[in-house]
Amino acid sequence: MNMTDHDSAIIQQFAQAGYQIDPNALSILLENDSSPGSINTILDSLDKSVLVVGPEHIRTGLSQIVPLESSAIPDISSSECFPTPVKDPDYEDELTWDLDVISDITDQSTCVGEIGEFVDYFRNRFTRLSDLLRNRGVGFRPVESLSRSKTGMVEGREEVSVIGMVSDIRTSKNGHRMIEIEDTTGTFRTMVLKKNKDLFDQAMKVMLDEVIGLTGSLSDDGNLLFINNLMWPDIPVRNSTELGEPDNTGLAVLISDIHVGSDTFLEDEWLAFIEWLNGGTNAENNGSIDVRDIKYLVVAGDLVDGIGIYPDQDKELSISDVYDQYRKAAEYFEQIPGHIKVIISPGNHDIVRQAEPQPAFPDTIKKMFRPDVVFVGNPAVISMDGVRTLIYHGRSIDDIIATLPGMKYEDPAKPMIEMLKRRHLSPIYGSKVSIAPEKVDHLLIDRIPDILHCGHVHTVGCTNYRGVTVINSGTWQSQTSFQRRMNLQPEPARAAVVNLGTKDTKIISFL
Ligand code: D5M
Ligand code: FE
Ligand code: ZN
Repeated sequence: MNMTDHDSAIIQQFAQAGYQIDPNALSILLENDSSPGSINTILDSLDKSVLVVGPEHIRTGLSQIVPLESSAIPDISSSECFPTPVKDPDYEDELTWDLDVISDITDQSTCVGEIGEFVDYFRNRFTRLSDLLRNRGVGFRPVESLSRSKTGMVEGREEVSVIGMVSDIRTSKNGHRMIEIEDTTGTFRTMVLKKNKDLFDQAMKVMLDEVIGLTGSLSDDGNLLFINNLMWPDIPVRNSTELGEPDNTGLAVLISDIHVGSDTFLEDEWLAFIEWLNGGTNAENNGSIDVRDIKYLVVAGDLVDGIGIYPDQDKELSISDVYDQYRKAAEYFEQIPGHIKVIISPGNHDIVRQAEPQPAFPDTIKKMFRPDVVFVGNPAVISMDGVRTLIYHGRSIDDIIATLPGMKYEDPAKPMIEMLKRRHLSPIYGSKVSIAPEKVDHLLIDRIPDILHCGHVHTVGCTNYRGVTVINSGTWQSQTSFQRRMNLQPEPARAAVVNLGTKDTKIISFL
């Protein structure tokens, strides 16, 4: 980058306040508002733990500056692309909605960026996941009691069970799988012998930082546990009576990764989707769906393409100002029939902090949208007509696919099942997903949802795992140059339509 006097002045203003500024953050600032007054507002918005100011800090700061001009609010009456939404007052009278936000980080964040917070965060994760494992009725003991030499508590070859957070995984030079676990009392080495084929395959699925239960017998010197059973918190197998009877017939449409503002955003297909919601018939495989039964529309993140998310992104944008991207998105959402309640959660391309859990959009963005849109954080649990739906953008799917054998982008429901087995949306700490050390682990799956809805990987998947409807809703963006290089084949322009009573799901294509 060629440094101008203006650039140097900006860097200096940050330096004087005690911060370094990352080059990407500087570019975003230059593309938007780099006046000294704005920089002061950005500086005020930083928390004291920040050393290097990154793109997310600039975006958060800018969101507090950019005024929302009234002319920016879309004027529906002057919009030319659409007919007035089809309304059927008699029919609408019969619809009732029951929408609740059950859990959401927004306005609940406790994280200020101190080292001690990581200890609390991991303790919260460990305690709650071990409680879920304990519910399985196995008598687990603390790690420190395994050391016979220290306590003399474990006799001979007696079987013992422990719960631990995985602190290291390796394959030994003889091909056995070594798993080091840790609880609040200590660490311990455990091993799965390669001759135990099925167990060994299971051990290959163990991930760093997840909490597992192990049963095994100790080595003669008492320093190693030979595993003969491995347990995840998982979801119990439930029969249909435990799952309850369907008592409603409303439909929810699940979508994600719209990427408004990208030059690969599929506007024609998106407009076809909106027309379909308005009673048009331009969908394939729409079978017996009566769009008048659609009561909810859920967006699981990446509403817009954003700015400064990846290098040289500005060359792939059709709308280069992030606020204009949201204004355009808001304009599209104005065209969705009024009887559909819209719920929007952010993703890694959106204008909120990158670290998960992410809060809902700032007010500057919310104000652009029609007033009945419900904005939630990422992740969030909502209830639609009593159907508990866990919405998570799904960034950890990249990490799960990269780590576990047998996972691939073409089948995004599989890594989502792994989240349910681990009762955690992002088990690995410190890979692609950056996790903010909140006091309470918001990524933990405490209560079992009826639906798990993710996006992010731009492919579509739908399955049922032990009574949970698992849906990845794809994207409205065609293949990007990055995805072409990675040979990632998106499945764009799909909407998942779920019957909230039966959970029957249809994937509708607008391609
Ligand atoms: O991510 C869409 C998918 O593409 C997701 O699986 C990640 C992958 N992707 C996209 N851009 C990158 C970069 N720059 N590095 C690694 N992986 C990437 P989305 O969040 O919609 O961009
Ligand atoms: Fe995306
Ligand atoms: Zn994404």
